[in-house]
Amino acid sequence: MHNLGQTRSSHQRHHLLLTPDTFVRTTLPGMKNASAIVHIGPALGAAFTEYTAEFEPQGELGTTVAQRFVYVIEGAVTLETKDKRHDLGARGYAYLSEGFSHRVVAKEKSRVAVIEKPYERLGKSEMKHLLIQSEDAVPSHGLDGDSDLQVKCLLPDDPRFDFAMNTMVYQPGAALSMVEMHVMEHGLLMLEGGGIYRLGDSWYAVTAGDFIWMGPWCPQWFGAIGKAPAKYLIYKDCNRHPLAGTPPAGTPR
Ligand code: UGY
Ligand code: MN
Repeated sequence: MHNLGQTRSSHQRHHLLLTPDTFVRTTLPGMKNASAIVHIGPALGAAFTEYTAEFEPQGELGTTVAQRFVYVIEGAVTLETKDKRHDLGARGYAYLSEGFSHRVVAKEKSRVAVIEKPYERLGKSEMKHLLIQSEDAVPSHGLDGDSDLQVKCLLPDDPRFDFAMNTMVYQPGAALSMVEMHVMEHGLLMLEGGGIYRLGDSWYAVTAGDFIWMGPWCPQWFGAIGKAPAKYLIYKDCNRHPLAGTPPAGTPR
């Protein structure tokens, strides 16, 4: 049945909901046997880009000059660095600081969430880091003491990191305890289940496979609905002064 131009996707000034029926695949420089669904990037005002890479067996990501975070949604990939090969299965992830030479090659048909962000340096501190981990090995904690809403912080609590990647799992009926409005922006991939997301002044039904971008101060709230838990992977910038990266007053833009 034709959808007669209907979709849950919505493009607003301070938020974006993208549902799989509106995904358009493209290829990014250097990608082999793979395609990218670009969810968000600087073209809409975000300070990062997030895409889902879909690989055929032996498919490969291109290179990046930015920091890169990869999270295996489905399948298995090998992360090759100068002297080692690391296998990442479903829920495996890696962080590579800028300039860390590597290859990401699929061992089988796979889907991987990729986040790339130009690094915002903190003073004179150096940022050379490689982290390889499985989400399964990361401890979780209840958000604000709510044991029905479990958060895993996938990156270290270290001020040199300028973004955080978390997973959040809501038991059916669990919800954020407040409408959040904050300077940080989010990129969010619904991995399991679903519910209602408030974004700005709209309430959206969301489900596994959807992507959401929330710009700075976008009012946001989520409540999980259904018989199974809802889970998402969420990007959030952190650890930087709000004026960082702003040219001094009087500088022509
Ligand atoms: O970390 C966060 O800001 C998170 N609680 N936001 C969200 O889930 N929309
Ligand atoms: Mn938030």
